Amino acid sequence: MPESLLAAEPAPLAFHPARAALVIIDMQRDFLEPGGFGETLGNDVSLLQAAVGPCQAALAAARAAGLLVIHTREGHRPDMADAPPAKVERGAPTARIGCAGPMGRILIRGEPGHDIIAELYPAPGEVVLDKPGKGAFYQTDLEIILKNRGIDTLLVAGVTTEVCVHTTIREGNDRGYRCVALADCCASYFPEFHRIGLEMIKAQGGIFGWVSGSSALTAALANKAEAA
Ligand code: TIU
Repeated sequence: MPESLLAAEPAPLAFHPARAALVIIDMQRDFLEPGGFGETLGNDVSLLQAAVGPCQAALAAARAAGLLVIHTREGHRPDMADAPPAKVERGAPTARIGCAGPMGRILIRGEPGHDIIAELYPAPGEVVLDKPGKGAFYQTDLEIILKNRGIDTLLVAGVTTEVCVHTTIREGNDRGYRCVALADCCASYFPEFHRIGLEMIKAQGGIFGWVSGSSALTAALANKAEAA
């Protein structure tokens, strides 16, 4: 496949689809549905719904173009051996990580709430990456997976913009990857943090990377020009 040109800010980005991965961050029931981790933190989880449709569009375009697709999930082992006390010991004692909720134990691997939402469910063969922290590189095998596939560009979607998406883009940027936040495919419980989070990525000539969107990605993968 020839090089594609992605409409983006602060500047268009040329990328090779065979060396790009779509990384969908933590589109889990625990963050998007009532009764999960996001709600126990005091958030209005309905705010994250805006990212679902655009993520579906980006995922369909990535699948059609044969891109590597990686789905991440934040969560911990059932025995919580990988859950730092400093992370667990926050919030109401009855609604913390590991506590029982309507979707099972909060933020624990294997529980219904930890699973990815039905609309974006991974297809067979797609990478599903469990991570204990906010960044997708921390204590995971993401880097070796990317290296083995010759990936140099990360197209990042998911939730939340200023937490796990931002941390992953910062980690990826420091490791030498071209990181692109797909703006409409990301969302936050704080619309202001979403907006400012994206501004921070593309400021200073793209200090952490680029900002684009689902329709620009779809156009780029179809080798059509489109404004970001
Ligand atoms: N996935 C992710 O962003 N984890 C969070 O805890 N985000 C919040 O915004 N709380």
